[in-house]
Amino acid sequence: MGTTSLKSSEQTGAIRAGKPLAGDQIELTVEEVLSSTPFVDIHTHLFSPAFGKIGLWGIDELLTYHYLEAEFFRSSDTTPEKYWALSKREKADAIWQALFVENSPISEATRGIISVLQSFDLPTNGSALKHARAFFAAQPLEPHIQRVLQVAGVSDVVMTNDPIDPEEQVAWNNGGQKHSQFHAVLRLDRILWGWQRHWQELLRQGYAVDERASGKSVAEVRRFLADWVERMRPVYMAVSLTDEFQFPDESIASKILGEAVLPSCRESGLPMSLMIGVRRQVNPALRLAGDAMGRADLRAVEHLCRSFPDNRFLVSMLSRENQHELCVYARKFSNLMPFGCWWFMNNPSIVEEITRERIELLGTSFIPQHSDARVLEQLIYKWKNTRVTLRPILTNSYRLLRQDGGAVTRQVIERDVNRLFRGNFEQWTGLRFSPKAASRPSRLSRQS
Ligand code: RAT
Ligand code: ZN
Repeated sequence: MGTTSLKSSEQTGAIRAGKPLAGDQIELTVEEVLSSTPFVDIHTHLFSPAFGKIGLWGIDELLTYHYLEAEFFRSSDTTPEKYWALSKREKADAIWQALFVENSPISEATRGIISVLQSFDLPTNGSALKHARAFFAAQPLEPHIQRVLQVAGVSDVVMTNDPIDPEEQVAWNNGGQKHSQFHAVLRLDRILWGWQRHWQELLRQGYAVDERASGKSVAEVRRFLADWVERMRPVYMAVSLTDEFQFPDESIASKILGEAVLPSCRESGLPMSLMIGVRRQVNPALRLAGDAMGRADLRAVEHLCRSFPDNRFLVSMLSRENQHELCVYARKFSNLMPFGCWWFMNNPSIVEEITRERIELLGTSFIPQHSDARVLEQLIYKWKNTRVTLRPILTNSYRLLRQDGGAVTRQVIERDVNRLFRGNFEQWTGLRFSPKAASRPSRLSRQS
């Protein structure tokens, strides 16, 4: 993590002593606290080394991130058909040429690549790709992971684990993963909204379910969830939902969510994460890059929070138009935790707007960001950008508080940053994450 040199020893004394900070000391202290607090990254698509090849890292994976693929088709004549026929390395070459050589990398996702190269002291000019490939090829994975986490200022990474993904099952069936800094999440997309295509996989795993989720299917889904909770030890269950998501309705998803998933969450003391607003495959030719977004009806969240008061919900919305409503619902329901600026929201101008709004409406009772990293080194630029964006926002909040007559000390700032980027998630999951990540997280005695 970066450190910040203090302006003078006098200033250092005041900041350290826990005395109220002067107006001009606030920004420096916020910056210091943000850079020295290890964050818990509550949603990524990263995998610990136990999962082998599905854990992505290195320059070719960074360049073929689907956020960059979407941008590539805007700056190249290559058709999606031609692009998908290329090897990974050829795809990376094409993206580098189009987005970094022929154009300036000033979008959020392209800047991220430059930032990652720079953090490893690698060249960022035309010849960068050759040097980067040599550099990453020489890195042994586990020390490289430790270095990335350290540079990113992240102590813990939460994965996304699909219990019916054949590639993941290899690892889970071989004793699972025990990495102290990677934590599992039981992701239920294929079961909740993909039941028609995937119910037979549950059957194959030994659970007596049927196509219409009738009869004892619900009880069997609960048994399936209990077994996977035992195997994965997840920190929460999760699903992403379309902009058309309604609850309750007549769908199988609604039935399984209400009758199987939420009762299982209560039983195992796990929160449920809902990521709402995706419009899947508006352009299927772009594959993973082909999803878009739409404004959702938050009355579904209202129904869930009211009907299931003993469940805790983590909620992220994909549409900018839903962000204000989400804050308002969080004021109504204390079992609702807004989190992150997800996917198309993760751009500094929008993160800034959303975070200011959340602070004004919710104080520090939300989780500002998650990385959604798919490639290990993305942690570096995504968390760097979060810290850069948060600095003026928090500084402004403390300046306003000071103007209103409140005392702002370093301890206050530390407490707040810790709550935003660690404590709220710990409270929701009932887990204590060690900042040094020396051991697996321990369960707190409180289980609400
Ligand atoms: O942000 C992304 O990478 C998306 O493709 C999705 O994976 C999304 O984050 C999700 O978790 O569904
Ligand atoms: Zn995601």
